[in-house]
Amino acid sequence: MNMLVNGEWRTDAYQTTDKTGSFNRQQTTFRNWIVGSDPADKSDATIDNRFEAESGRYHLYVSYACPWAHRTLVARKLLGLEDTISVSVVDPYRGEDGWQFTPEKEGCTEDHIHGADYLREIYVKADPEATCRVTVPVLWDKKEETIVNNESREILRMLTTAFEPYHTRDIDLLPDEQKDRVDEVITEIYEPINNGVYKAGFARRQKPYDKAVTKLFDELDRWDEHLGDQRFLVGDSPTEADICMFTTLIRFDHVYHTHFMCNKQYIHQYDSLWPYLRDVYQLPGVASTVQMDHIKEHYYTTHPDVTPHGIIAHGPDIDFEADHQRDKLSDWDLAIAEQ
Ligand SMILES: N[C@@H](CCC(=O)N[C@@H](CS)C(=O)NCC(=O)O)C(=O)O
Repeated sequence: MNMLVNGEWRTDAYQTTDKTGSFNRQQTTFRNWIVGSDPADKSDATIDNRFEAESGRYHLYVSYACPWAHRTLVARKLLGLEDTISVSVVDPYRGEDGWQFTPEKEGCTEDHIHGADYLREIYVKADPEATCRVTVPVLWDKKEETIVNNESREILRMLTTAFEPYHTRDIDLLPDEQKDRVDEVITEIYEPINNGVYKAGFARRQKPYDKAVTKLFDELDRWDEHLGDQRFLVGDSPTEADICMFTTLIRFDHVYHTHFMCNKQYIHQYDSLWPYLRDVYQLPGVASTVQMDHIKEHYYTTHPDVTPHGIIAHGPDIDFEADHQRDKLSDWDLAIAEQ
């Protein structure tokens, strides 16, 4: 797999699976915090006084395909930070050269800050000796000309807390009295669900696949039951935890089910997870962050060891816009017009 080693691009540098055939996600490297933000539970990031929340100062590099980057796009939309934080979008296909800017392609943009061709150039600008994977999302500081952070959970927390003075929509994704539970739920769903689909899809032996899929569906069953009488994961209104669950669920039926062999059941066959997914999808602005073409192109064409011919699967034919009727569980409503 490709990564930077001492600032040089290498195509042979890291293995995604270990000797047992299990998928191992690498640690994230840029872990600074913007002043005024609230480090997420168990974070080893450090608050750095160099970085203050300001409008127009920070830029997000994302892929619409990536569930981790998608967390930051959903939060930016729901909180109304579009004018505060700008965005560049990479090509959904990630080849030998890593993430690339192809502004001519539908839904993609140029690198608005540096005019770079590849995302790795941004990493090397931040650290000429960088040794790391070149991943999205990236939160870039135009003032200090460096990467603040490239860990989605932490960027999400910064958007919720440090950027609070710039929120233009009346939604609290981290109510004080729910903060501990939100952190617990984000942690609880990470390994079995958010990362679990990757552990199933990238397993190279039967045992790690069996383990990942069993745990994944046990946990989906558990949350399905939980959502039977509660509208969102931690209460009556959406929180950061719902964003973290959403970006995995929205990819599930079109990609993880088939491509990653997470096929015991579709999300649209669950009694509660399916209407819950539509509820979050229909929150104002969220649908505009979902680019299913990018999602499908990325997964089916970028993993030649999983789908060697790069054929993009059709279907399933499901309607995220269908009435969810979850408002019978709580009357929470964000009375703002779709962007
Ligand atoms: N820990 C990171 C993970 C980000 C991540 O793995 N992003 C993937 C895209 S879905 C990526 O950019 N992978 C490129 C690579 O591993 O070389 C986060 O949550 O922000």
